[in-house]
Amino acid sequence: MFTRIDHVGIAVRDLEKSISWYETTFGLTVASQEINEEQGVREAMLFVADGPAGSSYVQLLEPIRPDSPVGKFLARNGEGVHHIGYGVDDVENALASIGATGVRLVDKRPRHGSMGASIAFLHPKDTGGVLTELVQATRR
Ligand code: MC0
Repeated sequence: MFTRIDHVGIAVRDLEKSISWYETTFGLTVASQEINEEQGVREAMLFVADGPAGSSYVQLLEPIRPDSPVGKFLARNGEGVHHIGYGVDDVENALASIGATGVRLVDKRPRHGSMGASIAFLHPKDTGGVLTELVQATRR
Protein backbone atom coordinates (compact mmCIF):
# COMPACT_ATOMS: atom_id res chain seq x y z
CA MET A 1 0.00 0.00 0.00
CA PHE A 2 2.85 2.42 0.86
CA THR A 3 5.04 3.50 -2.05
CA ARG A 4 7.78 5.28 -0.09
CA ILE A 5 8.45 7.48 2.92
CA ASP A 6 7.23 10.81 1.53
CA HIS A 7 8.43 12.90 4.44
CA VAL A 8 9.31 12.99 8.11
CA GLY A 9 7.59 15.87 9.93
CA ILE A 10 9.63 17.62 12.62
CA ALA A 11 8.20 20.11 15.11
CA VAL A 12 10.34 23.23 15.47
CA ARG A 13 10.04 26.49 17.40
CA ASP A 14 11.68 28.75 14.83
CA LEU A 15 11.24 27.77 11.18
CA GLU A 16 13.91 30.09 9.73
CA LYS A 17 16.50 29.01 12.28
CA SER A 18 15.78 25.32 11.65
CA ILE A 19 15.88 25.74 7.86
CA SER A 20 19.32 27.36 8.18
CA TRP A 21 20.54 24.52 10.36
CA TYR A 22 19.40 21.85 7.87
CA GLU A 23 20.90 23.80 4.97
CA THR A 24 24.24 24.37 6.67
CA THR A 25 24.64 21.03 8.40
CA PHE A 26 23.09 18.57 5.93
CA GLY A 27 23.21 20.60 2.72
CA LEU A 28 19.44 20.19 2.16
CA THR A 29 17.54 22.73 0.06
CA VAL A 30 14.04 24.13 0.49
CA ALA A 31 11.63 22.80 -2.14
CA SER A 32 8.58 24.69 -0.87
CA GLN A 33 7.40 26.84 2.01
CA GLU A 34 3.72 27.33 2.89
CA ILE A 35 1.31 28.40 5.59
CA ASN A 36 -1.47 25.86 6.18
CA GLU A 37 -4.09 27.76 8.21
CA GLU A 38 -6.33 24.71 8.64
CA GLN A 39 -3.48 22.69 10.19
CA GLY A 40 -2.14 25.70 12.13
CA VAL A 41 1.41 25.52 10.76
CA ARG A 42 4.07 27.29 8.78
CA GLU A 43 6.04 24.58 7.09
CA ALA A 44 8.97 23.97 4.78
CA MET A 45 9.71 20.88 2.70
CA LEU A 46 13.43 20.21 2.36
CA PHE A 47 14.34 17.89 -0.48
CA VAL A 48 16.29 14.78 0.55
CA ALA A 49 16.43 12.44 -2.46
CA ASP A 50 14.63 11.05 -5.50
CA GLY A 51 13.62 7.40 -5.51
CA PRO A 52 11.87 5.16 -8.03
CA ALA A 53 8.46 5.93 -6.49
CA GLY A 54 9.01 9.66 -6.01
CA SER A 55 10.91 12.12 -3.86
CA SER A 56 11.38 12.26 -0.11
CA TYR A 57 11.56 15.27 2.15
CA VAL A 58 12.10 16.53 5.66
CA GLN A 59 9.16 18.72 6.67
CA LEU A 60 9.84 21.40 9.29
CA LEU A 61 6.69 22.51 11.14
CA GLU A 62 6.33 25.67 13.23
CA PRO A 63 2.95 26.25 14.89
CA ILE A 64 1.05 29.46 14.13
CA ARG A 65 -1.18 28.99 17.21
CA PRO A 66 -0.42 27.33 20.56
CA ASP A 67 -3.68 25.31 20.52
CA SER A 68 -2.80 23.61 17.19
CA PRO A 69 -1.55 19.99 16.96
CA VAL A 70 2.08 21.07 16.57
CA GLY A 71 1.73 23.81 19.22
CA LYS A 72 0.43 21.28 21.75
CA PHE A 73 3.11 18.74 20.74
CA LEU A 74 5.91 21.29 21.27
CA ALA A 75 4.57 22.31 24.67
CA ARG A 76 4.44 18.67 25.75
CA ASN A 77 7.57 17.19 24.13
CA GLY A 78 9.75 20.02 22.85
CA GLU A 79 11.25 19.92 19.37
CA GLY A 80 11.54 16.57 17.57
CA VAL A 81 9.94 14.06 15.24
CA HIS A 82 6.21 14.78 15.00
CA HIS A 83 4.95 12.37 12.33
CA ILE A 84 5.82 10.09 9.41
CA GLY A 85 4.19 10.67 6.04
CA TYR A 86 3.92 7.60 3.78
CA GLY A 87 3.33 7.94 0.05
CA VAL A 88 0.22 6.18 -1.30
CA ASP A 89 -1.20 6.01 -4.83
CA ASP A 90 -4.80 6.56 -3.71
CA VAL A 91 -5.42 8.13 -0.30
CA GLU A 92 -9.16 7.33 -0.24
CA ASN A 93 -8.50 3.62 -0.91
CA ALA A 94 -5.74 3.57 1.70
CA LEU A 95 -8.04 5.22 4.29
CA ALA A 96 -10.79 2.70 3.57
CA SER A 97 -8.55 -0.32 3.89
CA ILE A 98 -6.70 0.92 7.01
CA GLY A 99 -9.98 2.08 8.59
CA ALA A 100 -11.41 -1.41 8.04
CA THR A 101 -8.70 -2.83 10.34
CA GLY A 102 -10.05 -0.70 13.21
CA VAL A 103 -7.41 2.06 13.25
CA ARG A 104 -9.07 5.40 14.11
CA LEU A 105 -8.91 7.89 11.27
CA VAL A 106 -8.25 11.49 12.35
CA ASP A 107 -9.36 12.48 8.84
CA LYS A 108 -12.17 10.44 7.32
CA ARG A 109 -11.73 12.39 4.10
CA PRO A 110 -8.49 13.72 2.61
CA ARG A 111 -7.43 17.30 3.29
CA HIS A 112 -5.13 19.75 1.59
CA GLY A 113 -1.45 19.17 2.33
CA SER A 114 1.94 20.50 1.39
CA MET A 115 2.84 20.92 -2.30
CA GLY A 116 -0.72 20.21 -3.46
CA ALA A 117 -0.90 16.74 -1.90
CA SER A 118 -4.06 15.07 -0.57
CA ILE A 119 -3.35 14.00 2.98
CA ALA A 120 -5.02 12.17 5.87
CA PHE A 121 -3.84 11.41 9.41
CA LEU A 122 -4.28 8.21 11.44
CA HIS A 123 -4.63 8.45 15.21
CA PRO A 124 -1.29 7.93 17.02
CA LYS A 125 -2.99 6.01 19.83
CA ASP A 126 -3.87 3.27 17.27
CA THR A 127 -0.53 3.31 15.42
CA GLY A 128 1.94 2.46 18.17
CA GLY A 129 2.37 6.07 19.31
CA VAL A 130 3.51 7.29 15.89
CA LEU A 131 1.33 9.95 14.27
CA THR A 132 1.00 8.63 10.71
CA GLU A 133 0.04 10.58 7.61
CA LEU A 134 -0.99 9.22 4.21
CA VAL A 135 0.18 11.37 1.32
CA GLN A 136 -1.11 11.22 -2.24
CA ALA A 137 1.30 13.57 -3.97
CA THR A 138 0.60 15.44 -7.17
CA ARG A 139 4.33 15.65 -7.84
CA ARG A 140 6.85 12.84 -8.12
C1 MC0 B 1 -0.56 13.95 20.03
N1 MC0 B 1 -0.22 12.75 20.51
C2 MC0 B 1 0.80 12.26 19.80
C3 MC0 B 1 1.07 13.24 18.81
N2 MC0 B 1 0.20 14.27 18.98
N3 MC0 B 1 1.48 11.11 19.88
C4 MC0 B 1 2.49 10.91 18.98
N4 MC0 B 1 2.81 11.83 18.03
C5 MC0 B 1 2.13 12.98 17.91
N5 MC0 B 1 2.47 13.86 16.97
C6 MC0 B 1 -0.79 12.07 21.69
C7 MC0 B 1 -0.66 12.95 22.92
O1 MC0 B 1 0.59 12.79 23.54
C8 MC0 B 1 -1.80 12.47 23.77
O2 MC0 B 1 -1.41 11.29 24.44
C9 MC0 B 1 -2.89 12.11 22.76
O3 MC0 B 1 -2.19 11.89 21.51
C10 MC0 B 1 -3.89 13.22 22.56
O4 MC0 B 1 -3.17 14.39 22.16
P1 MC0 B 1 -3.78 15.86 22.34
O5 MC0 B 1 -2.91 16.81 21.56
O6 MC0 B 1 -3.98 16.17 23.77
O7 MC0 B 1 -5.23 15.67 21.77
P2 MC0 B 1 -6.02 15.99 20.48
O8 MC0 B 1 -7.06 14.94 20.40
O9 MC0 B 1 -6.46 17.43 20.50
O10 MC0 B 1 -5.00 15.84 19.23
C11 MC0 B 1 -4.37 14.64 18.85
C12 MC0 B 1 -4.50 14.47 17.36
C13 MC0 B 1 -4.10 15.83 16.68
C14 MC0 B 1 -3.57 13.34 16.90
C15 MC0 B 1 -5.95 14.11 16.98
O11 MC0 B 1 -2.76 16.17 17.02
C16 MC0 B 1 -4.25 15.81 15.18
O12 MC0 B 1 -5.34 16.01 14.62
N6 MC0 B 1 -3.15 15.59 14.44
C17 MC0 B 1 -3.21 15.50 12.97
C18 MC0 B 1 -3.02 16.84 12.32
C19 MC0 B 1 -1.62 17.42 12.51
O13 MC0 B 1 -0.82 16.89 13.30
N7 MC0 B 1 -1.35 18.54 11.84
C20 MC0 B 1 -0.03 19.19 11.88
C21 MC0 B 1 0.82 18.78 10.76
P3 MC0 B 1 -1.83 11.00 25.97
O14 MC0 B 1 -1.15 9.69 26.29
O15 MC0 B 1 -1.35 12.16 26.76
O16 MC0 B 1 -3.34 10.89 25.92
S1 MC0 B 1 0.14 19.36 9.24
C22 MC0 B 1 1.04 18.64 8.01
O17 MC0 B 1 1.93 17.89 8.27
C23 MC0 B 1 0.64 19.02 6.58
C24 MC0 B 1 0.84 20.49 6.36
C25 MC0 B 1 1.37 18.20 5.50
O18 MC0 B 1 2.10 17.24 5.80
O19 MC0 B 1 1.19 18.52 4.32
